[in-house]
Amino acid sequence: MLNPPKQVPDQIVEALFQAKNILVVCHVFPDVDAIGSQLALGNILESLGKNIFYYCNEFVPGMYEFMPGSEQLDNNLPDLSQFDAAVAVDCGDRFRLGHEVDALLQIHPFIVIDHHAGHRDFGDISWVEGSRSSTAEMVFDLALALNADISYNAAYNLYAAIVSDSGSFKYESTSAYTFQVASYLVNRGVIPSEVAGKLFDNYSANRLRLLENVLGSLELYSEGQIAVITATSEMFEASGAKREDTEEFINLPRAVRSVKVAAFLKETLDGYIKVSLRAKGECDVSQVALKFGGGGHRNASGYSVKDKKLAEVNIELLQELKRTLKSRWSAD
Ligand SMILES: [Mn+2]
Repeated sequence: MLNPPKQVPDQIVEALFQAKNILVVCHVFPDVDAIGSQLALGNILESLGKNIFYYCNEFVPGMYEFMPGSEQLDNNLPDLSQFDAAVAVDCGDRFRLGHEVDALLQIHPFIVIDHHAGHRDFGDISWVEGSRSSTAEMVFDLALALNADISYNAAYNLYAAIVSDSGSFKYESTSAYTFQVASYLVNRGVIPSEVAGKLFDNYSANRLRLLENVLGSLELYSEGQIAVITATSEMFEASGAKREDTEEFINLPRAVRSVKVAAFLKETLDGYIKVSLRAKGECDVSQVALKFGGGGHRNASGYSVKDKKLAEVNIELLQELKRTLKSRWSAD
């Protein structure tokens, strides 16, 4: 017996039943939850006879090509007048839709399904649950509410997304219901070891060489409560690794016993410093990310900075982390 924490808003079910041509979109720099939710939702709606356009702001990173249907993702903006609904999945705010945000928001009704705690409202009808493990968990509920069959491919993408966004069922957002959904998807034919192999044992040797250098950059501060690692452009060049190869790196410093907050600073190809933050327990890094114009979850957040040197970004971040650590987290 499945007991979703909350009912899917009727308005969303109604709007999707009525629409015929639907655009589905996920966020920029998509992760497994974003792509998995988008592909699964599209597949579920197709099973109900809808025409789906899978828009994505950029090319899908090669490491996600194992996700069934990923070849359908299209980064060319179609003629938007043909759509009678759009759904954005896993987007914490409108700007996460990418540079076509204004055009995309011309589609009505614009439906938003998201699980980011710091979600900033946009669109016409939104369904946001900050305590959910993943957007995929919510898309699963939507499939049930629509009385749709969940195909093997949809089940596969939903399962991969849940495993990825819950840190393999480790993060605080993992609930009994998360396991119920996972159990349903495994009963649908998904093989956990197969998905784990694709998600976690699927890396290039260049990534390992990059990791060697990135770990060499490790610095600890505040009696080992803050850990910082960095990936510079030189490190990418020397190792031959791609920018997307850094996925999961931050979890290594985060796993150190004394560490409460781990930070990862990465130089992007277009001149940004991308900062990822991970915290344990009571530490809320979404507030820190917000200060620098970013966002995210309590225990996982991030932001980007342009026109600043890595060292400068590092100093500003450290000041903020130390200050926040002192004021809020000194009790534990
Ligand atoms: Mn997510």
